[in-house]
Amino acid sequence: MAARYLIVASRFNDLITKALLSGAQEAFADAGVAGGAVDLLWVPGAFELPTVAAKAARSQTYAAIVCLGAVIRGETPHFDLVAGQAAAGLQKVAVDTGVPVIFGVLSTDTAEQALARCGIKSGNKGAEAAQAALAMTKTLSRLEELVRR
Ligand code: INI
Repeated sequence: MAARYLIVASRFNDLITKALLSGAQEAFADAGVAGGAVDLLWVPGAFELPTVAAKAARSQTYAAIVCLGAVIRGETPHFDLVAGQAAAGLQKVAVDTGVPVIFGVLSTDTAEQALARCGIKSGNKGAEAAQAALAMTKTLSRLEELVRR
């Protein structure tokens, strides 16, 4: 059966996260992954990403989970908490479950810096996150072959 992927996107700063999402969806399509194999869920903010990623990872449904968000320092005194907990939570899910959880969360000082990383000026971290999901899927299947030898 073809691999399925999940994108979890945050609504907070959605001008940015929608651009990350388009980048991720285009990168999957460019790699030949059918649109029907890429599911999408929304959460309120980056802080909620680990909760959904954890449940999805434990379901063993997805080859990888791509988490997209944008945390902007200028807009929050608890920048470090939101960005730090999102990063730590997602890393924990990945390590605990063995399912690749890709960290596509921008953490920048300004909205301009975030816009520059989501394809509006150059490069798109959402596309890079999808490519990381595909790379990890390949690496883990190779690892399975190696350990079965
Ligand atoms: N969530 C973000 O994704 N980005 C932010 O910049 C942000 N700011 O600025 O606070 C943010 N806060 C919301 C947070 O992720 C949770 O949704 C909220 O605290 C409810 O748990």
